[in-house]
Amino acid sequence: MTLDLSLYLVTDSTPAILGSRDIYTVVEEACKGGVTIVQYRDKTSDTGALVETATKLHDITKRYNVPLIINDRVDVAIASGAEGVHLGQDDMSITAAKKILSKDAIVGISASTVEEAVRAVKEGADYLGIGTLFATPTKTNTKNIIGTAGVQMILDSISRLDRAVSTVGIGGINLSNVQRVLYQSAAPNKALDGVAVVSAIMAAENPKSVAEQLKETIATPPAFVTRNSIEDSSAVDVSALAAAVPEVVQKVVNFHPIVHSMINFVVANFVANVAISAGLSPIMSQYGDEAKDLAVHGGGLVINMGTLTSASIGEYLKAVKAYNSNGNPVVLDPVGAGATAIRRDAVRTLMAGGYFDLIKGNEREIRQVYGNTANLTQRGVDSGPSALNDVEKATLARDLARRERNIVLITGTIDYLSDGRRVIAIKNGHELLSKATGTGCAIGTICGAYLAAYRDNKLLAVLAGLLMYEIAAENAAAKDTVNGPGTFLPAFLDEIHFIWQKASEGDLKWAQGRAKIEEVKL
Ligand code: 3NM
Repeated sequence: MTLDLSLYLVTDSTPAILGSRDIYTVVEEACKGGVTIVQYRDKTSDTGALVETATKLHDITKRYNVPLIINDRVDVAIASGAEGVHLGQDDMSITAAKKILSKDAIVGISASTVEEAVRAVKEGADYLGIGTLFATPTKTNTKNIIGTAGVQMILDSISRLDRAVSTVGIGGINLSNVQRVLYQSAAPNKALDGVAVVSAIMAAENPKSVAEQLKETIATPPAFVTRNSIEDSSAVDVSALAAAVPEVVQKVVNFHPIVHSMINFVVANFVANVAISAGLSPIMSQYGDEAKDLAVHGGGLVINMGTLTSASIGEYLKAVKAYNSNGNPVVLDPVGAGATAIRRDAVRTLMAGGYFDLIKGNEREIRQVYGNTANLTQRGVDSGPSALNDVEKATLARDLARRERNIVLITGTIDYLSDGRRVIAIKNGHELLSKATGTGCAIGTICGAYLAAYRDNKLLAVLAGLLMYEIAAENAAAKDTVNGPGTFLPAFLDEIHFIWQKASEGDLKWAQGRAKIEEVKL
């Protein structure tokens, strides 16, 4: 039997999952639905019962040409004629198991760290079960919740070894997140071969139908990849990108995209005015269930957690799900990400719960999102003094974008924008932007709209939105009538409106010679 790990079913006989259903029927239905491998996992039954159940399960899986793997127990695998075993880190070693098993038996092992994974590959494991991806009620005594970032790190490490090994991800995987798991966990030279699920199939009303849907979903790239181009712009000169900006602005203005901002109440009015002045159609809804209706219009979503409440996260996650499944862009603005334990948790929950086409924040916020938190303090929502030099900031932007497979923008006196391949430093803007509230948040909303209306290249979409905004700020600050933040804000709205007017008339000269951008070579 060939080892196809694409849809790996792990059984569970506990009342919470299997309930009163019959394990044989569920496994047979799952095989009909297309699971490619089954693991019998039962931590409580006596040896006699384990062998009896395993033997019956093997009769079923054989009929579908699906290998049966036994969790932990090499003796039960041998007695039942199963095709292999799955070992935990505390079970018999791979070497010992291989001595007892037939030479073509499949030996898999769980790994949650780079060290465990590398050791398992060296010891000759046939496959690794990598997890725990997400917290799951099915197994609460897991060692580590490692997310897609942790899986990616493990895949990257084992891709450098001499011996190739197959891999599945496990923990909290279901129909709604499987595509994102496969996409975001992929390292440059190694992706997961499949996913392992327990409750998604074992607890399903109709296991066959769920297995069929999972199979189909696994074989299809996520909507946010198919609808948003992920074209590699690294071959394009930065000056060519800058030259393309006015045309992008014109396209966006003509498209008049909806931008749905789940934004903090401090700045909602200002940000809505910025959006209208920029030719966008803003809606400031905090109600997650509304996203289903809004997401179909081809607009973007912005999650700005500036005035987080106990109800916010659930609402955000519903909205992100709606936009992700339509392939419409989502921006995360993790305002004050490091300021409180609640916000640090919120960032983790959001990152585990959806795909963000753009993560935009100040240096401290982005460090928090990345997990670069040594000596990181954030007192409030403002950035505070910088602790990183220019190269470190550029590297942070690139590394986070590479890990999340998205776009990252670190705002500051110099902004750093990266798609994980290249980093662009943007020196436009004006210090008056830092003297009023909402000016940073509005960038998230602008970028959400630009990503929605210009799909050819995400890096260029964000660059265009940002440059339009920062050039407008420079124009406003240069006015004789502007003496400080109070006079700056209305002048700024006027200048955004002025650029909108020029762009909608097809006059592209407003940007000529204005972009102060350069590529940072790392
Ligand atoms: N092993 P569900 S997590 C059996 O991390 C198991 O090694 C895990 O269940 C690990 O698909 C897990 O219902 C349970 O979330 C996965």
